[in-house]
Formats: sequence, C-alpha cells, structure tokens
Amino acid sequence: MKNIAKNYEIAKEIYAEYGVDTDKAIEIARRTPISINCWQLDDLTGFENPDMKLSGGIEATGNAPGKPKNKDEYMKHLDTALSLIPGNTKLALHAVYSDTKGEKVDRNQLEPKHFAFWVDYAKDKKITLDFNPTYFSHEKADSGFTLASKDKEIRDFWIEHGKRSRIIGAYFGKELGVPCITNHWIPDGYKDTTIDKLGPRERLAESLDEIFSEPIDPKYNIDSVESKLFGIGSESYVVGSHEFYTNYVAYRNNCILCMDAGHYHPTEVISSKISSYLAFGKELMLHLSRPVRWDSDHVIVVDDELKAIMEEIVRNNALDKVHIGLDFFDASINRIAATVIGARNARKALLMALLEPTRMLKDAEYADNFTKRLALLEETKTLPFGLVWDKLCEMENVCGSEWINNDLF
Ligand code: RNT
Ligand code: ZN
Repeated sequence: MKNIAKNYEIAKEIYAEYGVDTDKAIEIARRTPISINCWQLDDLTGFENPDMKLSGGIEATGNAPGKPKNKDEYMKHLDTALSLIPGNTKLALHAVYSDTKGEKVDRNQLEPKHFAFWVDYAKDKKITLDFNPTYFSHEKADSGFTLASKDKEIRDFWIEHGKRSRIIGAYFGKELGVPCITNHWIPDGYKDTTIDKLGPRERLAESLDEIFSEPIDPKYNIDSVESKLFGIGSESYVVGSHEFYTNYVAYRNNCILCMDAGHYHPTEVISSKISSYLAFGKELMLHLSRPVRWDSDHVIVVDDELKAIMEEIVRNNALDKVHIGLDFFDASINRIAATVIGARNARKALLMALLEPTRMLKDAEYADNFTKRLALLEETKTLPFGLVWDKLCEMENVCGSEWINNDLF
C-alpha cells in the first residue's frame, strides 16, 4: 500500500523550493470543471434510435465488445466511469441522448422535458451539464449540408434544432446553477474542388444569426461554435472553418469559439492560439482530442500538446475564461476505460500545469535569462508529480494509480 500522506509531505517540500504551493494547486485542480463527452461510451449512438448510423464524416473505428445495448446499460456504464473520475465534472450531452419515452420526437421538436432525467441524474451525481445539438446522423443531413444548405427547408429544420438546443442548455444551467455550454458543430462541406465558397458561408452566418437571435442569460447558457479544417467527405471545403468562426465570434459577439485539438493542419496546435483570444477578453471552449495522423479522435494522453494547452490556461490565469471539454471516441478499446483514461489525463495535465514554477519561469524570461528559463523548464520534468496526483485522488475518494486493477481490464 502506498503511503500517500508521507509521500505528499515529501513532494510538498520539494515543490515549495520552487515557490509552488501544492495544496493550492490541488484545490484549484479539484474545483476546475472538466466536461466529459458522453459519446465515448457508446460510439455516439445515443437513445434516439438504436440503429443509429453515425454521419457527418466522423467515425468511431473498432469493435471492442461491451458497447451498451440500451439506455439502462449505458447509464450503468456511465456510473462506473464517473466513479473513477476525480474532480469537478461536467457531462457533455448530445441531442440524440434524449429520452422521449418511446414517442417519435424529431430534432426540431426537442424540449427540456426530453432531458429532464439527465437533470435528475446530474443532481444525484453532483455533476453539471453541457449540451450539443446533433446536426448529423439524420436524413435531413444526408446531403452533407445543414445550416449552410441551399435548401431553405433543410436550413429551417436545423435552425429550429439549434434554437431548441439553446433552450435545453438554459434549462440545464438554471436547474444546476452552472452555465451550460451549448456547442454547435455542423458537418457542412464538399469533398472536392468547390467553386462557390462564399455562398454557403453567407448562409451559415445568416442561420447562426437566427439561432442566436433570442438572447439568453449567460448565467444559464453560453453558445460555442466549433470550427474544422476537413472531415471525411468534406476534404476540400468546410463551411465552418477556423477563420469563419473566428470572425463570426468577433463581429457578432453572441457566442464563443470552440477549438478542437484535432481540427487543424497536422503541425498546427491550439495551445498556441489560446492567448490570441484571451488578449481580446474572449472566452473559449476547447475540445481536447488526439489527432493521430488525421482528426482521428484518439483518447487523449498526457502528451506535450495536452500539457501545453493546460499551461497556457494556467499561466494566463484563464481558468474562468477557457472551458475545458473532451472530444474523443475510440471503439477499439473498452469504452468505459477510454472515458476514464481521457478524463483522468485531462485533470492530470491540469494539475501538472498548476504545479509549474510559473513565477520563477516568468522572472527568468522577463530578465532575459533564457538559459535559466530552459534549465528550469527541464528541471521541472523530474519533480514528483505523481505523489501530488495520488493525494488529489485520495481527497476525491477515487482510486489513484491502483484503478488499473479495476475489472474493466
Ligand atoms: C466533429 C466535432 C464534434 C463532434 C462531436 C461528437 O469533428 O469534433 O465536436 O466530435 O460533436
Ligand atoms: Zn469536437
């Protein structure tokens, strides 16, 4: 058995030599919300239709056994996952996780009551909720276009879905006392060389204007719009590009930008972009994901980019400005464990950033002592992070590293 208390005392002393208060780091790491994507548990199947075919150019590849067969099984798997995830947790739902009690309710008819059971669940588990309209996996998205469609009837259908999603988000926020982030991602784009790139973007701007026309108190709901570079079937042109949404957010000021770590050129990283939004006082939503060669949505690991993202948030004092959400789906490994691994990694990386001797590093930088900056950065890599993480888990009543003895494996 590990001696968590004794180990922690040693770690605390070592970090103090670098001017880092480990108690404070743990406290902030515990209370910062991290929004866990509900869709890793069942490959984004949801409850709307058991034969759901995922569309929109996103894919959960693999066929590991154990995918939940129905809502009851899904909820049990979620219970297990949550029991292994420490810290202030939000759960990000998608509109297809509604409960319509057997009644056929289309996406443009969804109401808060179809998600009331989630509010009860969240209250019971002491978590809060985020929301995502599902602008895909539906016959009205079969053309590959939704809010930017040239067909007004299609656009109107999805505009109504967007509006209703915000109302559901506001309901979550009101009930749970924490603003819901309602994240709008659409698949719209073309596979091959596109001639009119402007028309669809003008239509998208207009559709969004209509969706956001009703003001909602940000105490209850904040909307985010998620950009993308390409998808399967939209390799050549995506209407909702990074530049499109960056401009939309800046000019309209009615929503915030969501950056997904997998939605950029292979050598482009979101960690380097965060400060450019903070410089203008903007809030941001993040989808932490791991693109392996493409937007593959692998489970996030504690890699350089995940650490860099958390460092940017912490170094810039932006924990209340940057909303941290997860977005991955891997069907080749145990889906509950995948959720847990990703969620724990996000909070681990956050704690790592909070344990950085940022003061000393900034002092070296401002003194133009770049040699010291580099030396210090390298020294921090061997500090006893794991002992502090074990302490955090113990305080949360969640297994530390011994969670790998769980019978999920
Ligand atoms: C797709 C986007 C989007 C989805 C989820 C399921 O490329 O990343 O966030 O993954 O809405
Ligand atoms: Zn995403």
